[in-house]
Amino acid sequence: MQPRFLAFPQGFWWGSAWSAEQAEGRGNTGKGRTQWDMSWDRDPHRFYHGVNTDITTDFFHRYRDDIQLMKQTGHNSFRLSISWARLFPQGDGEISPAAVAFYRDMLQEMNANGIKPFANLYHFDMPEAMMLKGGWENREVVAAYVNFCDACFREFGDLVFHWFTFNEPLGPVLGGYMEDFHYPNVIDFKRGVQVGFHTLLASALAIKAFKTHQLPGKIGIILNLSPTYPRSEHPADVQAAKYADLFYNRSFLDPAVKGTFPPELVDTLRRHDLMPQYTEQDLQDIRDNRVQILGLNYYEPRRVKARASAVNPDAPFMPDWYFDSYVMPGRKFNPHRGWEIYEKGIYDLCVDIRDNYGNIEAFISESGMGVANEERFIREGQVQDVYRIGFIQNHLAYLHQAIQEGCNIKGYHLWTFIDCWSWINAYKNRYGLVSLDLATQQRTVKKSGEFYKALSDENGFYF
Ligand code: BGP
Repeated sequence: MQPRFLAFPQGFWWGSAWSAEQAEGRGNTGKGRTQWDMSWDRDPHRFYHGVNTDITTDFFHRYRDDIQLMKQTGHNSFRLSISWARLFPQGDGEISPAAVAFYRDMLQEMNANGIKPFANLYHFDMPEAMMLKGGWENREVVAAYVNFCDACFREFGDLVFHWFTFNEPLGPVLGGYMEDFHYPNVIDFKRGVQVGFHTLLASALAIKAFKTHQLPGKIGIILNLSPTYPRSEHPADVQAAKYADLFYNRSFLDPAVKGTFPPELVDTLRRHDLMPQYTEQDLQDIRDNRVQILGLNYYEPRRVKARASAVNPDAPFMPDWYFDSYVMPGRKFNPHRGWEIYEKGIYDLCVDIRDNYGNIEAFISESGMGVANEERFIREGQVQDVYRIGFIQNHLAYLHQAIQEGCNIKGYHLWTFIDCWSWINAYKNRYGLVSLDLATQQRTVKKSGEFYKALSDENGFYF
């Protein structure tokens, strides 16, 4: 078949994403410690090759040159996060003027180079002082977070027009209270439910604060959503998929976009005595302060089947009481990260948002492929990551189809720009359009970075 040109809508946002903790390094503004410093002190052996977040990709010192590299790799937009612990080293109290100056200068530089900064306000990086109070389990921390957001709107509202309250609010619940990969590393779903509720409330209250500033921009949330597929059409498998979808997708999507929680979720939580503490006013705030834009992080689908074994009624409740995960035979698979690669999932996700969430304005805020030992693919000094180009093209072809069919998708941001630090995996898997030599901090554009530039310049590609 002749390749055809897949053109994207005019003004499509081409870019990439990362977060403060994963890319900035400590810098010299007197940044406060975060939950990652706490993890490092307690469990250094968990961090791949003993690399913590002290330096990472050192964006703090290199942002001027790196913004030029953004241009070179076709960015017209870029998502970063503002570090709460940098702005408020104690989580609340005095704001750091040096931190404000750093972010203002960096955001100005981005705008001056034609790159729209998208600012996310929380990316798994709780200040230590707040974590010591219980983190998202504690309602007081919600107020401190809203105070931080309010300061960001005040200090940077003239430089940022796309705001996000959270990246993947499911992350702290899963990592911190279910699967043992984020601080505080406890297994207690009831506490996790409270964390989930407080982050949703915090998001709504941040949106409420945003509105009082009457800024020209928009505010939303970034969710990691995995279209969920049953093993078969058997009713038990279908029911299992419904539960998984409810816990992992709709639990955050519904309150964020519709302002209400799915009744089946509430029933299930009640049945297991897992309801969080809340007030009627909280529910009202969540109803009144819905997101205006949605970021969709899509990495892999979720495949499930009916549970094979009986649950142990004495064990503490976990959502997987209702389903087992299912490994589809013959699936495409990234062995480095252990994630299935299923490109059509991006289409199914967008169609779901179109049909069930009012076709709210959205964009792909993360999609990407982490590969270990990429130096294997260096030829003439450049990583020849043709697999990443294929990964991007295959996803974009489905995204293009979704847009053709009326999905309100405004952009695509790859994870990530320059190779950056991963939660615990550190620099094991590389995701960037630009490679990083950790020893020298030298950056080199990969083959995919060149492809990305052409893609953005032409606003499409032959497929
Ligand atoms: C997302 C996070 C990112 C990033 C990415 C890749 O869930 O928002 O911060 O890390 O996943 O995953 P990982 O770094 O675990 O390989």
